[in-house]
Amino acid sequence: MLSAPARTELGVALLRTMIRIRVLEEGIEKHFLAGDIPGFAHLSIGQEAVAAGVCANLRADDAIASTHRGHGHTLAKGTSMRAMVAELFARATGVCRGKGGSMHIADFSVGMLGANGVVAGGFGLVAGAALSAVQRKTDQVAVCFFGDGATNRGPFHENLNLCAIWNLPAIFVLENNRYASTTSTAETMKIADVSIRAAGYGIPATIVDGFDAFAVYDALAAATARARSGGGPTFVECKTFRARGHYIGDPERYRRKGEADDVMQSDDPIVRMQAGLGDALSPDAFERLWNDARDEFADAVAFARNSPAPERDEAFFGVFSGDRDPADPVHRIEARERDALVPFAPQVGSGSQGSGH
Ligand SMILES: Cc1ncc(C[n+]2csc(CCOP(=O)(O)OP(=O)(O)O)c2C)c(N)n1
Repeated sequence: MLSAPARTELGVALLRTMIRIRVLEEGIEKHFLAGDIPGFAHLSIGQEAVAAGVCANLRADDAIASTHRGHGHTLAKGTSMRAMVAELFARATGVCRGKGGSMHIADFSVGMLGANGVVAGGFGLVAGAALSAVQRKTDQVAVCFFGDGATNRGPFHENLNLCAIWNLPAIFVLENNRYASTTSTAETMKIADVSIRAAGYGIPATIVDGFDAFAVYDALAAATARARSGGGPTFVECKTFRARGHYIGDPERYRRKGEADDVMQSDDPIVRMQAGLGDALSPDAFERLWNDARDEFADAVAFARNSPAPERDEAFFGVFSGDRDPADPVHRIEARERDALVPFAPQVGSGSQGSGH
């Protein structure tokens, strides 16, 4: 049990992370609409308490796998704002050298195994990381973030079963934000609490208020302690909400106008934490957290703007494990040789046996 001052310190740290995520997400929205960010971007405004509360329990060598809505998880796990924003701007200085973008950011240096454009794509990565931790006899844990929609897919069921029977140090963090794309959970499931699915695999589950970063933190503290001591997997369902559309630009025809405003009015996780800290956090200190985050984001945007786009050869790097860095002179010679090759072109009317596929 933490002392009152330590609890306050933790609350401020969680608040700082949530504010950094909020500033990042609002900044992404602005820069996406201005055309600075290519591709798609899915925001997690409203869900910040989950990323903050989970990652505050993790070590740099613990693993996470994220979703298409993963900016907050990545930042909370420790990726720098500069490397994050440069990646979103598709610059060579980005955490994936500008090739991952919003939906495919990975940062192995902080144990972030990847955001995932494939819904439910993270389960196998987490089961693998957790199995690897057991085999190497470390006390690392692996956390899978996923949405309610992902639990309707096969990889969820297969990997929960494997993690359960092998007693792996995996933690399943469901961000139940009430929607999967344009469908509400109520339309796609006959259950109110998705976490009851964990019981089918013998995995204990808890349900927490996903707007309350302390509640998420406490649930993860128990789950990580259990996993590190060989107790096996835990499932944590965080009841949360996404305050924006499924993606930036979503016309949101599938929900009542004003629904998001109503939820944020009563449950904004940042406001809730500030209120929870009461007099322990002065209005000035609260304002400073926002200003620091805005300065950090502005610095990251300037860094991204001043960074080059990836070079053409970069497209061939990282395709296979053990690839050489394009900055490596040997690789450059190989690339020139490859470019000198005559491209393959089918010989029309050359008498070959059929066209095939
Ligand atoms: C395998 C697969 N099927 C469908 C899609 C299209 N798709 C992208 S996001 C999404 C909804 C995911 O919902 P959920 O898992 O609840 O996450 P949330 O968007 O709510 O964070 C769908 C169906 C996809 N990306 N991958």
